[in-house]
Amino acid sequence: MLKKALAGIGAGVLLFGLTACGGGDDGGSDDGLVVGFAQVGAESAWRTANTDSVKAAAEADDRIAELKFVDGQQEQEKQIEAIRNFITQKVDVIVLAPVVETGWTEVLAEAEQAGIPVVLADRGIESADEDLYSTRLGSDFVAEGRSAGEWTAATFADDADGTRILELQGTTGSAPANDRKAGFFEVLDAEGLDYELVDSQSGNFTAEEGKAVMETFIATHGLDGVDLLYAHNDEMGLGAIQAIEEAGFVPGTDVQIIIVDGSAAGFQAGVDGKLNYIVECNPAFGEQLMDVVVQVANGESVEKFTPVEEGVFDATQFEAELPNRQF
Ligand code: GYE
Repeated sequence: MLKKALAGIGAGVLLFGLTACGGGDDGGSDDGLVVGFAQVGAESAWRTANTDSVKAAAEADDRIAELKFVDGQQEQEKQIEAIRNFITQKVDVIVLAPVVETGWTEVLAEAEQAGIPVVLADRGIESADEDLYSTRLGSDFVAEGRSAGEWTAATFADDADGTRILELQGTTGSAPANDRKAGFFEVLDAEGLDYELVDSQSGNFTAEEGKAVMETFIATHGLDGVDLLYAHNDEMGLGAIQAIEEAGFVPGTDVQIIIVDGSAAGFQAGVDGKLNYIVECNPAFGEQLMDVVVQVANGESVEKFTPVEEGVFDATQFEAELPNRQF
């Protein structure tokens, strides 16, 4: 705790403080690592839990002297600015949770030139830039989409007049939006499900935008004859549930609903019968991230991708699982 308090009051004092209290570590330097974390924003319960997990892990880890945290407010420009500031401040490792997949080449090349390794947390970037980061720690979003697709193909296999689907996508151009969509439709096509994608729009991973898009869906297409809403995260699904109720329909019954994340609020909606399937996405990888950060700072070789473990839950499991939810 003393060490962390000292970390806030300047490098010279920090060095003295750590030496004075014998703050050795196995993180590669005597004064511990300074890590810059460019987070996406605070758009969802998942994100807040992820931020808390990373901050708590850094705080508890003697190998980390300081975590410089920047909230990018879901804007790539803000994240790029944060990375440039981290480079100027000569941090030891940069952790980036990239809001979108493209547009990182220039700034990551600047980090490389400055000799600062970059670890991607949570979201990925386009594969052309793979040599510009050390590793990505996060979820397999394609697998999450496939899980949603498998449940859909099984649930609607006997739907004789075809399955009509609405999709609420995450932030346009983000890895989880691209991959959750790709994995989902890959499975529907492979399983030969007779379906129609009635509409698909971004709700930017927020409840507010998810609700607004759902209102537009209902105004444009109605809900009669729509079988399924696939929402790429809890917040958009919960916002859509409100819109569905306000329009006089019964969510989970008139239209079945899938969400991805699995927050307590999402599970509660499931217990209340308002949604039908939850694909888990686990935000609590702070400790794993600190291990990766230290390995990378020490020049150790790490896997290009480290998946976080997660599961799936149907209506028979919602109630039993609700008390276990951590976010
Ligand atoms: O599903 C969503 C958040 O990138 C996995 O971002 C993350 C996603 C998560 O806004 O709730």
